[in-house]
Amino acid sequence: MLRYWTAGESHGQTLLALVDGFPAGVPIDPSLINVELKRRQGGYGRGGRQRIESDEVQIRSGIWRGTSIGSPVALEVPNRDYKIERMDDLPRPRPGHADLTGSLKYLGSIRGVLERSSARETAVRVAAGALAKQLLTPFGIRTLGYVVELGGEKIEPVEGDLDTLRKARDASEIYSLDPSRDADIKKNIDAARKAGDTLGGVMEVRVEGLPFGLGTHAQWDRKLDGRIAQAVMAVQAIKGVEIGMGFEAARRPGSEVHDPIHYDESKKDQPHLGYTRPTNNAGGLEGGMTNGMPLIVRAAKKPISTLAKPLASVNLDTKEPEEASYERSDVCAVSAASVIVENVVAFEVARALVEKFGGDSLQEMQARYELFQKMARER
Ligand code: EPS
Repeated sequence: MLRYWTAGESHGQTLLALVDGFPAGVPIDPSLINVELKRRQGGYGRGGRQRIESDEVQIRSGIWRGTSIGSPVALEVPNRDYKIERMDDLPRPRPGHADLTGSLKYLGSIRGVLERSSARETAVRVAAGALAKQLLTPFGIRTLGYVVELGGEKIEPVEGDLDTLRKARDASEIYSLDPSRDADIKKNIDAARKAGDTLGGVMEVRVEGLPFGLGTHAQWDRKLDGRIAQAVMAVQAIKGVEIGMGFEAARRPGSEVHDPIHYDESKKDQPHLGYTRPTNNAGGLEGGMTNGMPLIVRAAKKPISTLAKPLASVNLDTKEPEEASYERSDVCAVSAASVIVENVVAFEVARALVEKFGGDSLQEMQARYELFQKMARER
């Protein structure tokens, strides 16, 4: 089974991800992980911390001469702003953060809770996802994450091939597919900063080149939609996940929701085996399994809960009403979240790929992939 854990605090010495069950024989290029780490640090609205950090992965195990060897892969991203031992506790919990509940649950400091609950930890989730992407590449599976709404402003995603969409996204300072909207959105972020406020948004992830049958209908905890929702909801500040048409499907009759099935013999060598759909409202998943169409996942991120103009709170020592504590933070991290969500989705897809095609080595997985495509074509 492909899985990972992380460790590390926001201002601790380092961040770690331990990826277990990664197949042997996968060429690994650390610079591809670093590209993702750099993008995660960017996006308009980030705070001072990103001028201190310059995230780069150090691969500590599991790779020999540029190729995975089937043993656990330890990924490390050191914190330049390592100062946790010198930091005071926070007396007044911030509404929306883990501060209040965490300090009561663990009978400890707010500092001890916020340092781990901080979204800084997502640096190594991105590293794990960017490693997993290197297993997807030999199967022609590609991912793209972008912002579709920020501070209430919708930026409709456009259709197009993934390379064109990627170019558009990489030209946008807020990582949307329409860079012409950047100026207005940036104005909104500036206004929020001025008002001591923060902004949230919605991001979408598209995964192309998927074969049939990743995930399963047969058991609830192996359904791929469920696993993706869990991985995405577990990203800091994510409050909602949609697949394909999502909540809108609940409002329409079935005839407007379900995607008709066509067959085109001339396309039978493609990953979808020639079964095409004129629409993709299901977002690439039916019965908890991939159906050969692109996977479409959307996530809603709430605004950052550290407000420069703080909300009402209580001093935990005196129990007196006081404003919540404030520490340096970001005004908007929606762009960063689009990178994070893309990478956690990539990891879940890789996990399902390993399950379907056996996970000891890339060579064996590829042979089994080809055999499955042939058998499914002939079914
Ligand atoms: C965060 C607070 C800020 C953010 C941080 C998440 O950090 P600091 O307190 O050091 O200014 O910048 O995110 C990151 C450091 C990061 O790399 O994404 C929080 O409280 O969640």
